[in-house]
Amino acid sequence: MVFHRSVSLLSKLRSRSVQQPGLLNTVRWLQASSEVDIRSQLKELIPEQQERIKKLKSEHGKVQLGSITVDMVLGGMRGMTGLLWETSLLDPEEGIRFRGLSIPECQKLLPAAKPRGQPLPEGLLWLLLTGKVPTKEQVDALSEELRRRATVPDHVYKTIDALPVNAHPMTQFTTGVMALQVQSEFQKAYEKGIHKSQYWEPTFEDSLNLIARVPVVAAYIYRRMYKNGEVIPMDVSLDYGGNFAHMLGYDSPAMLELMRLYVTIHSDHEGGNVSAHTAHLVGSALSDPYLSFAAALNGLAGPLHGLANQEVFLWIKSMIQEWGENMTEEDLEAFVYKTLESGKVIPGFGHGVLRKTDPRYMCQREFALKYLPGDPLFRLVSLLYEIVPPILLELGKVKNPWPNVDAHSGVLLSYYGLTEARYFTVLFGVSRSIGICSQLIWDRALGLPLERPKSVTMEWLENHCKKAA
Ligand code: CMX
Repeated sequence: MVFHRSVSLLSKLRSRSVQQPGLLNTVRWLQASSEVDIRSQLKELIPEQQERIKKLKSEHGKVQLGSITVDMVLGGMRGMTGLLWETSLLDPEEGIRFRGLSIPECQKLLPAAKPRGQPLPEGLLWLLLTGKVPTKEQVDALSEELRRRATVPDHVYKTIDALPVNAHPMTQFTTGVMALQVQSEFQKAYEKGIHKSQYWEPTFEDSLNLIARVPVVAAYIYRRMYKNGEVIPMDVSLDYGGNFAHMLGYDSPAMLELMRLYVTIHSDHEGGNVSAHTAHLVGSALSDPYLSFAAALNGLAGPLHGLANQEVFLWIKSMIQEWGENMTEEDLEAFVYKTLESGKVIPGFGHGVLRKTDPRYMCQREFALKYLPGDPLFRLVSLLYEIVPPILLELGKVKNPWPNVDAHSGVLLSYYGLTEARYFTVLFGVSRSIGICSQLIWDRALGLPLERPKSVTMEWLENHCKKAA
């Protein structure tokens, strides 16, 4: 059944590509390969992609991609095209596409743990890394490989234990990732003098090890903080997302499915967001994947980025504290205005690129409609979807009044018992390892250089503008 649906979706993509030549590459990439081992498949793909980037540079290196304005320089580089990020592309209206596939397409095409179930994150990892939709056999092999790589050395736990138990979970997580770095294969290979043409190989090793180990580290932190340190070992019969839920202590089939969906949709959001860009920037100095990913986590821990999922949940909780769970639309409106008047943003709404409701929000909403339609917190989230956008539009400055991924996730997690809001961004971080590491491997395979944009002073800008006038 899944296979038939996949074939017909692929043939639809193929026929679209006749009208839209830009899709040709996507389709070519998506054609399945018989390699079961992801490393062998990458080895096969890399020379072709190296030729592609070489040709782009030599034949089109001087083609302009728009112009930079003073607004862009002063406005956090919004809209400035300046990064290569192969694994995903974000369209302001449509949202994210992973290697050309939208979230609903991924839900149809990627292998699932059960019929018509949520995609397995390993399948997404395969797609991001290779550009191809994997078979179930390939995904099972990758699940097995990740389980094999998931051993976390004891010193990592000791390092985390050195922090106060109530230190923010993101601080503990970054610390854990830094402790994992001690085993970096890239660092060892670099010290031995590896040739730059081989950089991608130890980067691949580090990346897969890191992706395999972060759920174990994250679950340890959760159990340490909230469950008296009673650690739950991995279940070798479970996949990546399912195992993560299991190690956290949540085994209901619906929570396992939620975690698969959660890890899939939070993994990658093209290259310009704070966490992805940070990893790419740090990695461009040939810092290994652990160093790059730990840096990314520090960006993710900011309230305007990944920490927004914590902020949304705490905000909803404070609303309930003030008005009770059955609050009316008027109560909600009053709370939104009060938040804005106190000089805060409405967490979970707005986006630096998106100009429509985030499809990551929509698929979580669909999940809620299926599994928890009567949940009182879901009712509030749905009401906020109606109430907040017009209020934000009234302000006259918000470019996107619609909800983003973080507006929904906490309410789903809490429904299954995971209510500790301060921990939510760690879940986001585990998922981000998949997108960030996939791109880091390609950064090294394509030989992308040190990132070094030009900065200027206000005086420089004023003089430039005077001359331009
Ligand atoms: N509530 C109140 N004001 C908001 C707002 C919101 N949700 N979203 C944007 N604005 C304000 C901005 O603060 C800015 O105000 P000033 O000019 O006074 O500084 C103005 O509207 C214009 O901002 P923008 O161009 O629309 O948005 P930005 O690209 O600057 O910022 C984002 C994007 C996400 C930081 C912003 O929408 C925001 O703060 N949202 C709430 C936090 C959030 O949900 N973050 C998570 C994003 C997704 C993720 O990365 O995980």
